[in-house]
Amino acid sequence: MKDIDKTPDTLPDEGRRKFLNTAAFAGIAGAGASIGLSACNSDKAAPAATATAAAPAEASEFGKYEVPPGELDEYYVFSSGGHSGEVRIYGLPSGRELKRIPVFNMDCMVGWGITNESKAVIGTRPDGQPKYHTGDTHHVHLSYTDGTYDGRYLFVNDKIHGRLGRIRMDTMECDKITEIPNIQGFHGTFPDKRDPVDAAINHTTRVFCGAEFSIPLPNDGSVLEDASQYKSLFTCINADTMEVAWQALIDGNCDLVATSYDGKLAATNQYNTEMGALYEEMMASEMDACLFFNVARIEAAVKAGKFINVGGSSVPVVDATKAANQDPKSALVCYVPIPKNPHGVNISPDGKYYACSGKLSPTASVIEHEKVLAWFDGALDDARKAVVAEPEIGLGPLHTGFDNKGNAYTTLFLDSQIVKWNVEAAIKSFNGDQNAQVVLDRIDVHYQPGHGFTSMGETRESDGRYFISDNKFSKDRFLPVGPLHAETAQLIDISGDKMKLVADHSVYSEPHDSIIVRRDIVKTRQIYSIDDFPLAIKDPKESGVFRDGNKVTVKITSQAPAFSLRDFKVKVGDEVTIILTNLDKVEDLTHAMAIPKYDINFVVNPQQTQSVTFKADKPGVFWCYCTNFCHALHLEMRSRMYVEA
Ligand code: K7E
Ligand code: CUA
Ligand code: CA
Repeated sequence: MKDIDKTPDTLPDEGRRKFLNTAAFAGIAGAGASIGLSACNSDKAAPAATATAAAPAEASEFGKYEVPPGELDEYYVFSSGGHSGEVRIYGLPSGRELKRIPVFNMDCMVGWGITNESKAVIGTRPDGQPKYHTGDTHHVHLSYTDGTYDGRYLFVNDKIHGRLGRIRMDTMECDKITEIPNIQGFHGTFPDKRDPVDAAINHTTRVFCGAEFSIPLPNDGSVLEDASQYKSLFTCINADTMEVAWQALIDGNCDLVATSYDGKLAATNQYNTEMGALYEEMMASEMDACLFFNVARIEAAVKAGKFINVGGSSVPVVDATKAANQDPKSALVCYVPIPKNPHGVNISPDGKYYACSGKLSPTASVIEHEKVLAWFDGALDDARKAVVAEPEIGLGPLHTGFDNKGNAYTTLFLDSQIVKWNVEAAIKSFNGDQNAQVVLDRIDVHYQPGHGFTSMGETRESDGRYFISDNKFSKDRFLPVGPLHAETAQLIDISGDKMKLVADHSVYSEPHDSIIVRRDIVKTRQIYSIDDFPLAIKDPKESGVFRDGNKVTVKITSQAPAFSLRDFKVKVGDEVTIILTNLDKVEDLTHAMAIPKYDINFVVNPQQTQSVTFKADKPGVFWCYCTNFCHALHLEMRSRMYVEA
């Protein structure tokens, strides 16, 4: 029925998903016997490819999730952009995209990577160009106060170059980027929620960062092939200064990161305890681990001078390897064994449990926070005893979101499902209660989910209303647009007993993780303060061309529909800096300046100042024009740059 109006050449390839699963299983099978995976095969997985089994909500109910023209969404969604290097904002439940925030990428719409101000954030090479043009954002998290979002900062990782970006939430622009020394594959990140020692500090002051790829330390070419000498570091960054505070040398690797509500522990799951360099090696052992860092002890060790420095970096590096942490009472870290290649670690909103999924094991391990603390006190003889439940929930479990009723929602990559399970029931079942009903519901998603997350689910204010499944494949869900498909963010209503799929939102490739934030938490400003910009030109009369040798500064202001300079003259060979202040104070009145053949375009929002610097290497007349539609005379809003030969 649903394919009835498609021409044969646009019919989706029903075999593709089957192939995907078969290929995935072939890889797993190659590693030898795996827990529970023999139960699955492509025949079992295939029916979901055409599945309508997960009946969508009654047609008449869809209107409940629409946002009529003129009304506003209830939630913001902040979403990573994957290898687009950016962060996106969309509204929920509408799914309307509101903004893209360039962070690690270049963006000519706003001039990110083009203006001097953005280059100062990104960092530059000796020739003045941005140090990197690429980035890979996976995880976005807001800063906390008292266990819930405070709307100050959004933190996002760059996996490619090992950088942490910070976005200030009032302007929703990136204000700082920190490159982490001596790591590669910076993957999981999470801000802390309070200080482990000082009870008065109940807000985010640290951001933890996990390095997924082990590398030689130092990575200076003296070690290449010998992977047994590679190491991985777990990093703590000061959330206010964005300086690297300390690093911890570990065995194995880091993947995702979670933080406790009491500020005492930071966790990272690891799938490569084998320290393998090839994927077969990384799947060799039946058990991997989830690490818990004792933040207070690590910082005491740093204070006491018990650290080393690595590869010319001045960052203190503490020893969190297994060998150096045998005595729990002084250990900096606790290694909790978890079945086969876990992916994802998430803490429940009550702060009691971490869910760490098996990925290659069909289980989610539930780790009790108090038990990990007990291990550090010497009151738990075996770290594995911190695992208080390990329900079988399905194939390829990855990430878990929580509602406000003690239920967990885990994405199942291989099964293409979301499974709803009850945490306390899982603990009862683990303790032998045969009647405990652990799995409460399952719903098909389309297709192959990565992250899943609930509304406010990473805070103590988790509200149990929505779950979003960020899926890796969308195939037949949208009009075909060539080989590169849209991704899907599927909206699921979790307020009732049964999950209900209520919307398919298309998303540009390729989001990994997102958070759903109540709109009252976010407070933005619509107009800048002119005093925020040291270079601001506060009066059009200050405009002009100012020469110092062959360095020329051109000061211009914009006020719809004109630039303060109708023309300006420079000479070939000059280094030209254009400073543009938008003197308009009207909300939504943004101007821009593009310069043909000089590869320049950037916006100036109301009361904002931005600048660009370039070499005047081409003589002639160049029409500098406003690219952002601002006025009935927007097309007429221009200035001429004369470059004298
Ligand atoms: Cu599972 Cu980078 Cu969070 Cu992607 S990671 S899905
Ligand atoms: Cu100013 Cu268009
Ligand atoms: Ca492994």
